[in-house]
Amino acid sequence: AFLENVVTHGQFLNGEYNTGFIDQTPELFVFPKRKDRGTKMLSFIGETVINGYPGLEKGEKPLFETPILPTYDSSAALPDGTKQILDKRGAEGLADWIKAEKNVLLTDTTFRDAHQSLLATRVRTHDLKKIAEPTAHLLPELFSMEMWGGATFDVAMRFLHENPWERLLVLREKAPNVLFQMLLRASNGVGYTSYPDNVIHDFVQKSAEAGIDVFRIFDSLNWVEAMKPAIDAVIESGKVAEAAVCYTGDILDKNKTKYDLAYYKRMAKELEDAGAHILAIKDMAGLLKPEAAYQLVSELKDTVSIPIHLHMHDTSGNGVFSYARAVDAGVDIVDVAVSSMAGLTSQPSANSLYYALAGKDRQPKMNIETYEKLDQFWYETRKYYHGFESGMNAPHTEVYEHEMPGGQYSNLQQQAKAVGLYDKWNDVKRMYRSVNELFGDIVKVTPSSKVVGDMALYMVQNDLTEKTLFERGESLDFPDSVVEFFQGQLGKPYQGFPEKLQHLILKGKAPIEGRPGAKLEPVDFVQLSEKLYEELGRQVTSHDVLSYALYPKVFMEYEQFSDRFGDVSVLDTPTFFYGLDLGEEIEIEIEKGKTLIVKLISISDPQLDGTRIVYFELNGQPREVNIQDLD
Ligand code: 3PY
Ligand code: ZN
Repeated sequence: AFLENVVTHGQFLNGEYNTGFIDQTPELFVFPKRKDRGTKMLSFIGETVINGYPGLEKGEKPLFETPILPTYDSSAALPDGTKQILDKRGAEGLADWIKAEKNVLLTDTTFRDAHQSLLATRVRTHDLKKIAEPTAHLLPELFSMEMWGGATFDVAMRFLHENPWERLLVLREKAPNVLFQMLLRASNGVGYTSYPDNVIHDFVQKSAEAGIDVFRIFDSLNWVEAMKPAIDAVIESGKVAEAAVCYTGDILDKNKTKYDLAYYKRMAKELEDAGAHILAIKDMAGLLKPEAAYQLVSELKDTVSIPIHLHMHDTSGNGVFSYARAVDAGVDIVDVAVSSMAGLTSQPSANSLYYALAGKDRQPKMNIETYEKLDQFWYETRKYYHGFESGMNAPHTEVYEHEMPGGQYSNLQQQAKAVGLYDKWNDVKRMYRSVNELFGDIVKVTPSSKVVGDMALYMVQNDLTEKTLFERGESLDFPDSVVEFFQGQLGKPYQGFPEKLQHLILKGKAPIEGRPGAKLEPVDFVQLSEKLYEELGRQVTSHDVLSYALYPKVFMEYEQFSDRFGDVSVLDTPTFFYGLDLGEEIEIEIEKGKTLIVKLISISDPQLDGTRIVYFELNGQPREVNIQDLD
């Protein structure tokens, strides 16, 4: 019942349209009036030249080598892959196929978790688009490409000023043979808070229609109840429900009894009973030591009959070793990234795993030469994003102590910096661990990990210890995320909340009972699309409506930005982040066959009103824009 545009219209995507489609859906063919895209583009480049890109040091535009695209026979037909297996045999047929494969299968996370964990999720569609088709040609034996979800949705709109749905549609077109996988935070969708059940339901439906095949669903507190609506929605869509057990603690440590083997086995069985087609072990921090990997996978193999997919981060440096032991124990699929985007807080390297399993009968079937070629492309491309690197440059075994997820480490570091605690980073890490204990030892993954991080910063900032926390607690104003957590807005931790602390934090407020998503008022999508139509003054798509339902403020800011600067996703990445050097000329393909040639000529001194005039040539004609110098 949404207002749609053509390419996202369900009927269109399902091929259920005929010549009457145009007559029956006239609203789809109302197009916005043409805007002056050249001027908008110059304004954006001018802004970047004068004020830099937020979060990056302003300075000279670095010199970059152009990443070399791997060669392949592009006239040859694209080899069939797992996507064709799913399309032919359905989700259960795919699960049977996985189980019959002898060699361990690979999911490549380069397009999602790898850059989320190494480069603050900043890799742009512009670069992904270039390498998607070569990847599809060269790695048809992949089980899947993880390329959506997690933080990518938010960051695409908020920082990259691009539409996450377009990323999905474009990549799907370029790689139609390999399964596309996304990370879904159950009732938290691709956000940080609980959403009404109907938002999650429709988000899954539309994501499936737009090209997602495998949904990895997890709950940040391992609360199976909260995962069921998402699992049901995926099953209803005909796609693959991969339900995750998040791994925390250490099953080898006999002093840690809360999350023991029995706990994981129970949860795995519950997920299988809930209808999951695949079980994921999601080790978001990289805590699964090699022997633990062997034991856990062996036990889970005996517990469930669905395939098992292991996800790890390589923070400790032990990732490949753990994978090798998981392979010995019969794991079906593991998550890896192309080498130059692997290791440390990212996934273990595909290339390393290949060599580590040489001589073993389950060595992954992969063309290592091909992987090395993709590696070269990513090696250069990663340099564009240098300003977002975390600074971690060696294995970090402290992770076994603080248990911080790979994707959180650099984020929390930035948060600490922002509140002036950068020099107390070691205290923050220690406090993260203490807060986890105070909270009763919880699963820490987005968004529960953010609550622990917020509390740790708060404690260090206010010089609090566990003792003084309880002494001074009555007069303290705790961070919103912490209060909401103890109210039960993210659900229920295993074995409940520590009551004394909950009382202290809620100060008389009553915690909510039951599952938050079921309590929240359903979103009226028809009303919402009408409201957006009014506010934006244009036809809105079901994708717009869902983006708004998940991220109202971020979506509206993205819209305002697009209104002002147009579609900046067409810019090459160095120009997007660093603008142009004086005298530099670039070509920008704003649509197929339509190119702008832009050259930066000069920049005036600041005028009385604080603006500078930036002089360009646009397709050979002099043009200028006025930019406020914010320095
Ligand atoms: C996310 O939720 O974005 C994660 O990657 C969690 O591990
Ligand atoms: Zn991860």
